[in-house]
Amino acid sequence: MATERTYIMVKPDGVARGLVGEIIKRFENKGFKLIAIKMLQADEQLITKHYEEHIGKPFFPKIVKYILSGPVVGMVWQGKGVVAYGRVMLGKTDPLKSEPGTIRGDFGIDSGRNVVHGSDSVESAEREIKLWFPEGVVEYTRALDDIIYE
Ligand code: IDP
Repeated sequence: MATERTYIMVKPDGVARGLVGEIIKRFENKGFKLIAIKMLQADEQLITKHYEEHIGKPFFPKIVKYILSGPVVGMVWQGKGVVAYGRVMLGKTDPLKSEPGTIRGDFGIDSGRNVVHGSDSVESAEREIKLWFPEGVVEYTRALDDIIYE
């Protein structure tokens, strides 16, 4: 079964611009299954853990300030290949290097305002899901899966 999961987060600029529904729509239309969603105001400890691989890099203080600038919407999406394909749907880190048709390609300009986050590997997805959803996700059967999957 399609048990792979990824952590997708609409960043504060995406929330402020009213892009939450647009981003959800793209993942739903593709056929991925939403198994957790919440809006929250992150704190510095959470965002530092989330971006721990970037601690010490020149842009690190800027990302922390960016993510703390307003509420985010965190989601867990499930499906076959959802981690890698989620990254395709997001586009590149730099929106100006992202293809039209991707979220960052369609809605962003600067890397420091790139609208959305998506896990870059199955391992980081599992780490990020635990971090952002310590309460767990919702397990449910979706009849649609019998139509979407071969
Ligand atoms: P990703 O989000 O595409 O996986 P990462 O390299 O993990 O990219 O960087 C995390 C976030 O930090 C990016 O999404 C972006 O918002 C920000 N960022 C990365 N590189 C730069 C930069 O060179 N300038 C400004 N912000 C950056």
